[in-house]
Amino acid sequence: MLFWNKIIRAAMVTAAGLLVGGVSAAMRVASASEAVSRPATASATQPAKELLLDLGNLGAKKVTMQLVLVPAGKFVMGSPATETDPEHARPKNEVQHEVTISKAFYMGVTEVTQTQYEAVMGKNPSKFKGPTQPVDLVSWDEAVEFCKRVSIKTGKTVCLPTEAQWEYAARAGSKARYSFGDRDADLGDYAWYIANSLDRATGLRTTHPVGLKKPNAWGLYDMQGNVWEWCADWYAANYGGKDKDLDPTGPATGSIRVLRGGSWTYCSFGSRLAGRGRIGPKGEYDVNGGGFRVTAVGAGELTGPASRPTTAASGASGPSR
Ligand SMILES: [Ca+2]
Repeated sequence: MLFWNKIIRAAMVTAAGLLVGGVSAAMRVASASEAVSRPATASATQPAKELLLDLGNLGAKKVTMQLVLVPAGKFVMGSPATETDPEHARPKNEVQHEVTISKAFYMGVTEVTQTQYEAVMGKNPSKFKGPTQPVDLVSWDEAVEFCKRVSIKTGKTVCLPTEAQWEYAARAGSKARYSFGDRDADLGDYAWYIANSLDRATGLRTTHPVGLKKPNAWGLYDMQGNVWEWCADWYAANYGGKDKDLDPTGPATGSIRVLRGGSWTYCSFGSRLAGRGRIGPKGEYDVNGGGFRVTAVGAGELTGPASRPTTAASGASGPSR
């Protein structure tokens, strides 16, 4: 908790770190300059657009997890210098750089729910209990263990997304501050964040069931808000650069892991697509709750170019699941 709060305080003071904003602010973004590029040709071996993982049973209930295909492509990661708001300067760790995601991959349509987590791990650590709410208070180590167990169970390679995969998928072609554009006023249609996460019954802010808000253009829900989502990478203040922009995986070593997307208790500025959270992998926090979603590939499934549309413009609400 001390570590977590220290990071938050530092971020609020410098307005440069991630976890922007704590409870008060509202950050904003402008636009990047690169859209997703579509593979030039199609192949006869189109991968399935969706993947359903069988997670086994929880009691008598069969539990599955839905993933959607994210196409290969290029995008501009990070935020432009104009991405500020009256209360926040642009974090210095969001320098824009073009990144190539060379291979399509599947990504969880939602954050991992408490039902899904318990079916695999046999426990539910969440502070905010609810079977369809995202699991929270999960450490990075526990999230990775979940992925390992699901990999064994399903025969797929299930992992946390890299930080680049996360932002690429979250943008879904958007060059703006959010997946839907730049307007803070629209964030509540897509995300649970501090302005709308209040539970009227308890009078407290909380996470909410996954998938209730609008998805991004590639069919991914709650990429912004609800719970922060662990990424695979060690945190690096300076990412990108020569030889680092092709399927980047972050530093080889480190002491702090990356989370993305903001949460139920963060402001709009903290919910921006480029915003970068970071905490220790053992769960050195207690107030904001680490959640996650998974990526997956399976033998022979992604040998051809992706078939999913890749030309979504910012502002599009995207296809249904
Ligand atoms: Ca989220």
